Amino acid sequence: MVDFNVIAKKWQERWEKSRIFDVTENPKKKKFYNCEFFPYPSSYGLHMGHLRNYAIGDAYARFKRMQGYNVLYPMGYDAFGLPAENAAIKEGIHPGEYTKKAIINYTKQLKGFGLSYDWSRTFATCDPEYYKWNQYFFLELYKKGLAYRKKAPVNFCPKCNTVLANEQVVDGNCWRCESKVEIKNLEQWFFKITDYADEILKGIDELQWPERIKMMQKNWIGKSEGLEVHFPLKGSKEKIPVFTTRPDTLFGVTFLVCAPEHPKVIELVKGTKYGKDTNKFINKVVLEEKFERTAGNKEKEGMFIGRHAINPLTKEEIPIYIANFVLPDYGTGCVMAVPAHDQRDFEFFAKKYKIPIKVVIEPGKQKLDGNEISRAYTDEGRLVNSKEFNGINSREAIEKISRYVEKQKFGKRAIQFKIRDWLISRQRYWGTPIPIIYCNKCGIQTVPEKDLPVLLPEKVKFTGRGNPLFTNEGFLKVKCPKCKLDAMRETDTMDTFVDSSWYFLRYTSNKSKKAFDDKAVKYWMPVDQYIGGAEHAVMHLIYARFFTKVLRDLGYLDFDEPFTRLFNQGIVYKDGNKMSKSFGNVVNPEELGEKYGIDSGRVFVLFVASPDKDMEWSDQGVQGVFRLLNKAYSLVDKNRVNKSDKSVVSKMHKTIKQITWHMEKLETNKALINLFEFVNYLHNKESISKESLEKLIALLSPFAPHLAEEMWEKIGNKEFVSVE
Ligand code: ANZ
Ligand code: ZN
Repeated sequence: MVDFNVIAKKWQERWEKSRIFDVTENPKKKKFYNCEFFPYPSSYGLHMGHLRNYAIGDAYARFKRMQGYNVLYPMGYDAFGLPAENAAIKEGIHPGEYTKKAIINYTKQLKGFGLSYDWSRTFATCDPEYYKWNQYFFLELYKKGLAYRKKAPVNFCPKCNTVLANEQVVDGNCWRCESKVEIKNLEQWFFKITDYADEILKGIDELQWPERIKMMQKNWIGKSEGLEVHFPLKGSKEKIPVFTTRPDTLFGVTFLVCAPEHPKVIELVKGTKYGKDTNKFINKVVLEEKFERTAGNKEKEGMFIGRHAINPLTKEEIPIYIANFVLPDYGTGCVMAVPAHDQRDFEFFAKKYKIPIKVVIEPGKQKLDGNEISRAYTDEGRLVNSKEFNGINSREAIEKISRYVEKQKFGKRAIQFKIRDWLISRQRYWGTPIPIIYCNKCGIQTVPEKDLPVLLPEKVKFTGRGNPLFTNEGFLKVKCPKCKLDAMRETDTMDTFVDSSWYFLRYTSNKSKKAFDDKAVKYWMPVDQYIGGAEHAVMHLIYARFFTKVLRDLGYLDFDEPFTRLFNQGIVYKDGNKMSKSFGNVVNPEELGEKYGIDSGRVFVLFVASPDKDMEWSDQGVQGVFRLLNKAYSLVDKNRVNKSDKSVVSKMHKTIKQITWHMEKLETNKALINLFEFVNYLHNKESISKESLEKLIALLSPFAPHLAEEMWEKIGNKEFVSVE
């Protein structure tokens, strides 16, 4: 028998002392950059659900190392963020203190898992040496017009005098004081990700990523090709542009609908008897959640605003409405309504308003009567009531009518994206200060590069009301860099997704006096294998791709994509729920380690299911693995022969081939089946050769690294099997 717990400590200490996992750029060796999403260090620490993620990454890093690659496998901390600040408000502990403690604990736990990180490259995003570069890059983007300020709606609690994150709004109320949350238009900072929407979309097809994630990114970007049609406003020279993907329905347009908060609306009703009701309606709609507004089951509400437009194709006069289901920030913010062929328009019409339903597309030979239909006809068909386009198939008509509209100068083809510019400012303390100064005389001024970083002041008050940065005068008051008179600092801090948009570059050279060292980035990047949960499918993975492309265009990088391959691990469940502190079903790694050794935990999570699938935790399962590992260990005591016979050699090579094949696809479960099969095979032999035993230990090492080292030493080897 071997004490798993004792050997885990022994080998972790030896690895740490010998620093075998530290790497440097070596042009003679092929590099492999293996990286997991870095964690947010929470005070709860890590449980066995987290271990799964790291066990997969570590097994893969060790596998690649054994194949002869120069493997960069780093770890760091996504250390800014809301939980630390909330702890400050609730428990009075400073966010810096909270984070420091959590990081110490995380590091201890990660080392306890036996993960083969190059710890010399670690850092936390709350280190000034790191966030200085967030500020530097912000200024670079600002110079290029890629960072800008504009008014945007935010959740605001009037009682706490505070902007709230979406997750701090509970049923429309403030999480803290339960007052009704208001929507306020405040000046906010944005990154112009829309400039890169097309490139980000086009690049998706080249990525070796799970199809599901690629699809989600495409939907998030939401490119749609259509036509912008200009409807003349009656009694004016102005035109109202609308965006449509269905030009084939243009002859069936019987009204226009604008988003209530469209700036034009106020102008249109000015001085008319519709003004008052319109204002009331706008104020009501603005508070509704955007996603809900367009949801199919949401009641469609709106009102006539007293004005008319002309359908440029039919010259008919049509009324203009405002309604909740039209969004202000998509397309032109106004739509042409076709109740006969669009279900939303049909519902809006059918419920309350008496506007003609004009059928312009009919299925096959069947006739449709606008007064009879019970829902919109949204399929393809043959055009009717559409003058010279009658009889044409609707799909063909899209092209023909678009061409006609362009020729007549009634409008032009247009491309729309759903993706919006990235709102990066947060009215929060625990983040990177935005390096901007406001001067009464000179306006917006950037902090000069030599004054970076703008340090987060330590002395602030956490009351839960207002941005804590307002409570530090020394931070707020600053001289204008231009006129040297009194000015004020920006108090917004950056979204923590900015921090995680380039941290993988910093790992290549975390001691650089610059953001990163060019030579190191050239050698290590891009990340060959990126590993993490599917919950980051859009935000983080889109922002990081955007940042990479921006840094490329600014001349800092010479590649287009940061992550060549992406792997999403499944979730660990226990007793029917996702393993998590909030469900009270976590398995503590230290306790498990005491009982069965951390190697048993590692092998269990890699063995019980395909790493990309969800799995159920089972104590018996771990016990079973514990027995298997003991069986493997007992092989070191077996009788030795000098040379294996041919069949053993053949079995050995076959096993190596199978395991390699599975590991390339990160199918650790299948690799382990082959491995334990080989253990059994050797177990049933009278005696075994040193060679087959050594190969077995090497194959075991990525999964149960401590046990493998112990066996390796036991049969007389001096070096580490981890780097064999
Ligand atoms: C007329 C029409 C007829 C439409 C029909 C659809 C079907 P995607 O594909 O998502 O881009 N639309 C345009 N701007 C909008 C806005 N700001 N808020 C809500 N809806 C808006 O959708 C494009 C379609 O969504 C457009 O085509 C427009 O309605 C609507 F039988 O125009 B359609
Ligand atoms: Zn000034």
